Amino acid sequence: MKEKESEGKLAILIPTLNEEQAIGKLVAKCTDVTEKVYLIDGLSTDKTIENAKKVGAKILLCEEKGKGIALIKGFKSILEDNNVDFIAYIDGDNTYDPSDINHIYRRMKKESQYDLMIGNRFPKREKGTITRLNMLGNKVFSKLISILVKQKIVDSQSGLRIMSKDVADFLVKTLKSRNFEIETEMIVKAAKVGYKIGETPINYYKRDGDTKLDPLIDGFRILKTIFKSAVNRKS
Ligand SMILES: Nc1nc2c(ncn2[C@@H]2O[C@H](COP(=O)(O)OP(=O)(O)OP(=O)(O)O)[C@@H](O)[C@H]2O)c(=O)[nH]1
Ligand SMILES: [Mg+2]
Repeated sequence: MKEKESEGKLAILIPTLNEEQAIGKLVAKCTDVTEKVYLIDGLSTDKTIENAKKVGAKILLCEEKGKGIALIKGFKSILEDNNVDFIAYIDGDNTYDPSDINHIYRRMKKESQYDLMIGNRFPKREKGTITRLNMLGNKVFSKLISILVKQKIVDSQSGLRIMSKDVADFLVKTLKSRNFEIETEMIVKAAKVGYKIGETPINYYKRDGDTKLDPLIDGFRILKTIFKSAVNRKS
């Protein structure tokens, strides 16, 4: 097997709920980056777990519903591994490119400038990958979040991020989000305590399988998280 630059130090976490079409392809690409590839599965009823196991993913289960709850549970389990210094997470619908994780990880280790890096999909994304409504929501949320954290955040809803172990540990102790609003809460709370957040352009492709995001319900939850953060800004 070829030597992997990040072996033993980077773990990749993939939240999944019924992603049987995408997960095999995605996990296979992730195992080219690191052998520490974990699924945190929200009790999928299709072949997600089976397909992921076949290509080398370690399976963690989360009995409660919600991407936010799942991510926190996944971080907690991975943090028990002393041989991990960074944790990346990537959506399980095969829309992101795991080789982007590899590049960003190497850069973060070399430069030690950032604690949390967000993959920015906007400059390089394939056409038709984000609906107009989701795009509008993301732009509005990203503007509001940028004001809150006093730095420009372009793609606040991105599902590919890499963070130091220290940030992951902080997030596990701090975040309350159950669903997709975790992406927002993560940025606001990490920035508030002074972690350095950056964005890097990444590839983004069309989804395999059905969306789990409800633009209205989840959009409302994200907006609520932003307003709560604004109210608590001084505390
Ligand atoms: N464990 C777990 N994972 C979830 C849950 N809901 C969504 N996910 C996963 O979270 C990731 C993001 O969900 P998506 O449906 O891709 O959301 P999105 O990328 O905002 O929406 P699309 O642009 O339509 O893909 C996917 O890998 C989902 O399978 C859940 O309740 N539990
Ligand atoms: Mg998606």
